[in-house]
Amino acid sequence: MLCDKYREFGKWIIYQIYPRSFMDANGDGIGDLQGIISRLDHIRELGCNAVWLCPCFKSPNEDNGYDIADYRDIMDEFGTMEDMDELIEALHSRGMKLILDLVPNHTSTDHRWFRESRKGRDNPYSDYYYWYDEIPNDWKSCFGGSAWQYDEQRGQYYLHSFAVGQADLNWENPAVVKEMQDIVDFWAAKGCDGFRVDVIDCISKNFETGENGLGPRLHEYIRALFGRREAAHLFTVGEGHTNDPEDFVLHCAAERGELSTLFIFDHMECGRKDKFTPKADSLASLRDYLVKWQGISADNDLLYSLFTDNHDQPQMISRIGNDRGLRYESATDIAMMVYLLKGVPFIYQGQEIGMPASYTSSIADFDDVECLGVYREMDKSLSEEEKLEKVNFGSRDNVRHPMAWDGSANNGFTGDAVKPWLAPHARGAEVNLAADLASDRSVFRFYRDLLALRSAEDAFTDGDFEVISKPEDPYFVFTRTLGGESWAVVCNFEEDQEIRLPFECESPRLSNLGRGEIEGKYMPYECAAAKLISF
Ligand code: TEU
Ligand code: CA
Repeated sequence: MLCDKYREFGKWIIYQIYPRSFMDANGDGIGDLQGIISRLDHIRELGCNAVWLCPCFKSPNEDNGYDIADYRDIMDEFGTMEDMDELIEALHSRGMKLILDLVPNHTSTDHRWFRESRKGRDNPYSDYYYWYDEIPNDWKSCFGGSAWQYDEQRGQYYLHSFAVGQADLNWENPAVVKEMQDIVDFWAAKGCDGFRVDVIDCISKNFETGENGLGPRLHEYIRALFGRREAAHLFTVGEGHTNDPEDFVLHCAAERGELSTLFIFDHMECGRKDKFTPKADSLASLRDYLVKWQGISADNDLLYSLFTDNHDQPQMISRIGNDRGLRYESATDIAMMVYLLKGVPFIYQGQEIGMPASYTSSIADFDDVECLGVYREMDKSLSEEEKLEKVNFGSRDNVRHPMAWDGSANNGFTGDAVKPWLAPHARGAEVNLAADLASDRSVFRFYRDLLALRSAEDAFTDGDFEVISKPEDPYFVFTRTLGGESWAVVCNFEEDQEIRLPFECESPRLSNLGRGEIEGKYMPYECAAAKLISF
């Protein structure tokens, strides 16, 4: 049974915003906080009651905000602290929560701490980072190349697990722990209701075993951040790098005073580490991972994070759905598979209108530091066409094109005469909010009705999950049961299918193709939810 705090968090429905690409209010082609404020009613109408903002702190934007130069001030391009105060007020006045993106593993090399640290070995910031006379191991950066960079000014190498401009903080130094505690408290005092914690597993390194993460002091550090009375009320979701159920328990068991939940990437990686290698995942594989983690969460009283998309991963609809002829059907089918499960839902901007993968025809038009790094290191034997296929599949640019609000030149993200920081989505003229709402098959309206059903029926937040379909069935049927009430959810996969159930139901409360009965022949990607009459 989930503890009361986690049951409360299980009622949050969190909308993830990539601020740079959400809405540009001042016409410079870059999304900003005032733009977000202008679109809050869209998020509220969707049925989300919380917002996760990707980093919006001072940054030189080598990694679009994940390279932070001042954790207590707002990135110039996004606005001012007054704008942030206005956004917090605007969220809270709508009964919505704010989750900020905390990046404790590294800072920008523009950060004051790093600028001081590189001056030498005898200043208070000297040991805020990892400095070595010689490269101590063969660690690689996630963005290509060595994880060690020589700094002329200091005359030593420093560690950067990501971009060269993202220097890893040395958490062995108690002063670093205190700095991060103060940053959490600073934003909590300003009204922040929780944190998404970037690469949390990396903050403890294991130089002996060669693991750049999941080190021996990891849980001590996480408890130092969130196990304190000042932080006990906060919602915290860690970006994990583990698919080990034991780690999920160690990070998130309520009595441990660490994190509320983790992003588990099992269903996103599907057993592979290289996300740039196109792989035909499937609705069946998504179902199997979801069933696995529903069981693990229930067995250990853990709050599971329900997500399929974010700012780093290819759109799920383009990975396992049919984003051309059956885009509405597959977007809504995947949504019903995921968001009526037990856990805390996360929806990434654009998912609510079934935004598919974009396409960029030249490497010169990609922006993302990871993508460009991976492209540079690609096997030289690959043709330009093969390389472009890989970067178009895995590049994070693909999910960072400006949000498509309407069919105008820049899709309503910014003025038509403005050049947005990244080109409009290749299918933005066809797939945008205005076109979706004008259609009699609106992904937005389905998401809205789905989230309303989830919020209205306690069985979907607090109820027990039971899988009804068999692993070999080419569809997914599960129930959610609370007290004397049970709901059936039926999600067909790619083929027409006759589906029978071992219990009787009312007519569907929600379905994506308007079916009148819960049993019978299902079209590809057809889905429905209905209350059981007897069970
Ligand atoms: O990503 C962590 C991470 O491991 C990345 O390598 C991510 O998994 C990869 O981009 C997927 O292809 C977090 C943030 O989500 C990401 O946007 C940042 O670039 C990264 O940390 C560094 O802060
Ligand atoms: Ca702007």
